[in-house]
Amino acid sequence: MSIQDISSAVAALRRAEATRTPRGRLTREWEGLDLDTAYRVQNALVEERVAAGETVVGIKLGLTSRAKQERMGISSPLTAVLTDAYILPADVPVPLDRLIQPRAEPELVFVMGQPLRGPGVTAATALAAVDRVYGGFEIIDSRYVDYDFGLPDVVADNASSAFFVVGGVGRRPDELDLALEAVVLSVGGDVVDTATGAAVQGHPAEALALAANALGARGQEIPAGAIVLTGGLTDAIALTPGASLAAEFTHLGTVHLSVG
Ligand code: 0L1
Ligand code: MG
Repeated sequence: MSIQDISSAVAALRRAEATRTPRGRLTREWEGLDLDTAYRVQNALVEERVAAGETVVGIKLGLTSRAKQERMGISSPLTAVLTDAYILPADVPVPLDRLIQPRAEPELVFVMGQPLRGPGVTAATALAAVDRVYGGFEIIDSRYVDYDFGLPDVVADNASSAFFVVGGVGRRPDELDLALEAVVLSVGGDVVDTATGAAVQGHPAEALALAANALGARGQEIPAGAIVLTGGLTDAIALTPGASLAAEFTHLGTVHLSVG
């Protein structure tokens, strides 16, 4: 069936997720799927999830680091929406049997103390609105075959969202230099990648300001209490059965991830 409108795009993406059957790019079937329309698909998809009982808990940025942009071949950051169904408690293994082709990436995570609404949000005003910063992992799971997508495709797919884990050590953002906050990513005890917060748009607060301004242009705000994932610091790691990952942050503790 060819996809030509928002509701059939939402249905196709929900079906791919529910049946764990990845599909081809929506943009190959629907030439009119531009970026604005893709965000309308994303909103409609989230509205369906909320109607089914989920609660919006925050937002995420994607493709904010060069590592992620180069790997995915897309140079523009994007935003997506987090619901409570994406929360994976720290001690729960990643449920591989519910996913298609999961990958994990370490992230810096904000919890907002004040609401933020663009336009005109700077990194400084953005950071002043943050209550706490944490280390975390995001588990992504594209609904497109082999993560083969363009920007409107991945925006429509709520930026490959599947699960996220927030670490147990929260700090006030003025207690540390987030550009210099480092993460060492290991799999099975072997270090596979490293990065600092500067990987994310020069400073994670720049990513937060970018999100506030992009959402503001679409008439939305980041509310107080929202969780904000600022984007993968490193390239994402494919998850395999029994794998154990660790993201060791300089001041934000170590976040562990085991795979079921
Ligand atoms: O944090 C990120 O950069 C997530 C990007 C989501 C798109 C993807 O890599 O599948
Ligand atoms: Mg991410």
